[in-house]
Amino acid sequence: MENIENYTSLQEFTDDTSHSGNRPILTPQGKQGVHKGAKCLRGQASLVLLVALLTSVCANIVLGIFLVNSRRSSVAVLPVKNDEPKAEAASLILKLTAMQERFSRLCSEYTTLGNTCSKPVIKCRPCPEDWLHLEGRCYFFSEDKLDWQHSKESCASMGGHLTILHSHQQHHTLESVARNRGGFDYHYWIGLSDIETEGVWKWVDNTVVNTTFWSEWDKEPNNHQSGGIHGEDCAVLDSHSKTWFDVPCDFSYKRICEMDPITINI
Ligand SMILES: [Ca+2]
Ligand SMILES: [Ca+2]
Repeated sequence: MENIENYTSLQEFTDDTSHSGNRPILTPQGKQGVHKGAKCLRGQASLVLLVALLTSVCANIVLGIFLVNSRRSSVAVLPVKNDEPKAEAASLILKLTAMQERFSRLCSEYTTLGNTCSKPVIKCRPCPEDWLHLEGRCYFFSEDKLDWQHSKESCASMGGHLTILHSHQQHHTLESVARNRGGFDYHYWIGLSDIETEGVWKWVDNTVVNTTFWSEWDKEPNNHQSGGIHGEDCAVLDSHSKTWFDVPCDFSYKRICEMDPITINI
């Protein structure tokens, strides 16, 4: 009955538009009709307020997105203020190129002079003594074992760096040499770690790794905790399985160092 009364009141208030328009709120039903009409008005007002509120919220969200995008755009177009590192790097590359050309000329003169000697002289090489010239690069395979950080420093002290493996051919060549030279110690440090950010593997020249040779069989890299709470943040080349493993950086392994060859024009 309540529902029928409400419906009747609503009809009376909205449907009858004859002569005097909507039926007056004061109907023969008396105060009850007035009360229901007011209730209906309140409902409509609430609906309007709700719509207005939703519109306001939507407008705020759109404005927020616009402001964030504007901020990003303005940040993106900010000029780079400090070009000093780039300029310094360019200067160092120029110096290195000049030194290499100078070395190449000295080698040429030395070889010419050596031809007049009665005894054989040491030949000029593109790589230092005890380093191998492979695939257009110089590599040093150590006999001693160090942790990863000291291996990195050792390579740097010789003018090189822990090796960076960018190609399959390079990887194939090095694992083959490492397997032949390594004997029972066939693991070698390479210049790859996720020391800075767990799971983000970077080479020692700060480039991100693109071609990987992780051991899929062992689900590497697995950052296993057995070696300590720090997990495994340094990569070693297993020259027998021809794959990489992540291991604790304080383990001791042999290392492969790498450097640019010197171009010799003889
Ligand atoms: Ca790790
Ligand atoms: Ca591992």
